[in-house]
Amino acid sequence: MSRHPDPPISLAIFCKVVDNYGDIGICWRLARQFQAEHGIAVTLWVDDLRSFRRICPAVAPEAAEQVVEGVQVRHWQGQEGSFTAADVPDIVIEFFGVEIPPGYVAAMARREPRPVWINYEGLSAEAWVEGCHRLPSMHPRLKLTKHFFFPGFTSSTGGLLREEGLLDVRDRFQADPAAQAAFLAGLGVTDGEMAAFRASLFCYPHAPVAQLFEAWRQGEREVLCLVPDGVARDQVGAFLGTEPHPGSVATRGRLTVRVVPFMPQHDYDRLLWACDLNLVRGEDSWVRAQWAGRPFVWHIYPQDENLHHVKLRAFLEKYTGDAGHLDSLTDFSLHWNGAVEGGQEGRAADWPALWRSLQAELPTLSARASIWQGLMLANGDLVSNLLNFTRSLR
Ligand code: TRH
Repeated sequence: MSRHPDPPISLAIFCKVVDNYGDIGICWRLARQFQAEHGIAVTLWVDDLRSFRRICPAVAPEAAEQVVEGVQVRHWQGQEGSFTAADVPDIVIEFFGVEIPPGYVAAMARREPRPVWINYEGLSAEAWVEGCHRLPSMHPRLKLTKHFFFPGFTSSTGGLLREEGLLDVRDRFQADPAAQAAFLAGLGVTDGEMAAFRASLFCYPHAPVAQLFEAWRQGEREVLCLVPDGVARDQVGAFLGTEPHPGSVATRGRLTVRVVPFMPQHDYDRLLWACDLNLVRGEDSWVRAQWAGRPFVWHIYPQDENLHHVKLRAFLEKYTGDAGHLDSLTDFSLHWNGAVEGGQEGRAADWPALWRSLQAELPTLSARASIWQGLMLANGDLVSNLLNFTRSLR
């Protein structure tokens, strides 16, 4: 018996890339999972194929249309264009409220039956999310209703993106030191560097990277920091004393910083799985760090009026909430994000002390990471949850 629906469902995702590769990380993962695990015919509309190519080297940046890993990828070149009802699939997902071309929306209104229209929202641990998840919003003029869908950390939200079998693949990799060593060697890590405490670094340029490097340099144990090419370029360059590029490396005190290639998504997971601590950012790498089952620190994407600090605190409260004392993670994270009350900026903090406390609590954080994972697993996977929701609307 086929595990896929017959006739196949069709679906389109509209993704605008902000700040280089923002959002494409999530959309690409979403598109692949709909296609690979549910047999859905997916069209991914993306405005910036060059950024897309960084996380998926198979993408041809000049192609108006192409098929990548079974997903129809279309270059979204603007708001112009006319579409027929036949161009519109069963489900249309707009990412973070992007404005779908008006001609396309008009075609959606002409289609019989109407497509299910989803506004896929950003991940947040704030309490209001549960109240807004699945809410409808009527189009002001056309006979169309869009529904909000929120990823989240509770059963009253859409849950988190997770591919089938992900944790099994991860477990096998983490239980296989030879596979990890081979992967790290492929990134340029030398035998001499293998024994150090490993941290991966992915953050926005304003993170206090130089201060953390200094704390690691003076620290009690050897740290190997693996930085994908282009991340925190200025601060990494200042540490290295040269323009960073894949293969650049320098050791000062207890810290070795090594620049590794910016890798495809699939390999980035392995990097997270192979590190003792992951500094991640935005949304998709943050979720992947949660599935890596290792301690992590989140650098949140900045918003006006420091709204992101509210989101950061909401997550930290939820993550550490029933775990008792994880004060070191909260302190470290607030300083890493410049979110400390009383105006103390991340850069002025006592980073050696913050790192010592975090380091001392790493075993507790590892234990918390696996408990958290169990809690998140119980919410199901986001793609299945979203499809169940769309079925309830059709
Ligand atoms: O790209 P981001 O900064 O994305 C963000 C968030 O989506 C945020 O909510 C949004 O508002 C902002 O964009 C504009 O960080 P994120 O979400 O972690 O996505 C990065 C992707 O890049 C993720 O899929 C992991 C992937 N990646 C690789 O594939 N290879 C790499 O070497 C690295 C470092 C990342």
